Amino acid sequence: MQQSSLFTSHTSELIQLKDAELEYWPEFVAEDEASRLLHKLLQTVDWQTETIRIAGVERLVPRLTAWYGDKNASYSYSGVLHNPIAWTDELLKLKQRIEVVCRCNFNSALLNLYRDGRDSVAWHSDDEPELGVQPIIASLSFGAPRNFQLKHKKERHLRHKLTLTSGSLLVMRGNTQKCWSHQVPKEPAVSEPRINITFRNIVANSNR
Ligand SMILES: O=C(O)CCC(=O)C(=O)O
Ligand SMILES: [Mn+2]
Repeated sequence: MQQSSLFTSHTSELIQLKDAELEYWPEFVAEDEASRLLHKLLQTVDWQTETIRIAGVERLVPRLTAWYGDKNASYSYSGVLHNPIAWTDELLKLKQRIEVVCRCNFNSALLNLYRDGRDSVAWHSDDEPELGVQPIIASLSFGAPRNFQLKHKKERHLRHKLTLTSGSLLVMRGNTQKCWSHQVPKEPAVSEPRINITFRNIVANSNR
């Protein structure tokens, strides 16, 4: 079947961290397919430049983003309401395949494009009220390997680091968002692009 050649390995490892549930599939998507998807998504996604206001100052977000999903899955963060773009074939197929291994459903996906190592995402957790309690976040990566760092919100000495490689899937569940923050730091030595897709389930629309 075509799907079994696209998704090579369903071998996952559990990452044992206090107050977190993390499962990692290093090769969820085969190398060739990950490379094909990287280039397809680079060309076809409606990449946006976003601004955020920090202490009254407008700044460019250091990456490009796009929001895809079901019609009713609008989502607000940093005071901005995001209306999703309709799923493309590629994104829908990836979503369905991830839903099988996660045994849950997603109605939206946030795509990040890190053009090179100067792009990043700062410390945060995906704990917006729209995601409900104990959200399941499935994070799929294509392109340049990048560091993904976690730190416990209360026990500051608890930290963890992993490299998210092309074709890998990291699923975060349980209290991970409540108890831990994560970031993808800048890595000036990286010259190649990376795309990360976080599949999410919006359970309630907020008026924030
Ligand atoms: O790029 C990544 O691996 C993480 C992205 C992320 O944390 C997010 O979009 O909320
Ligand atoms: Mn995140």
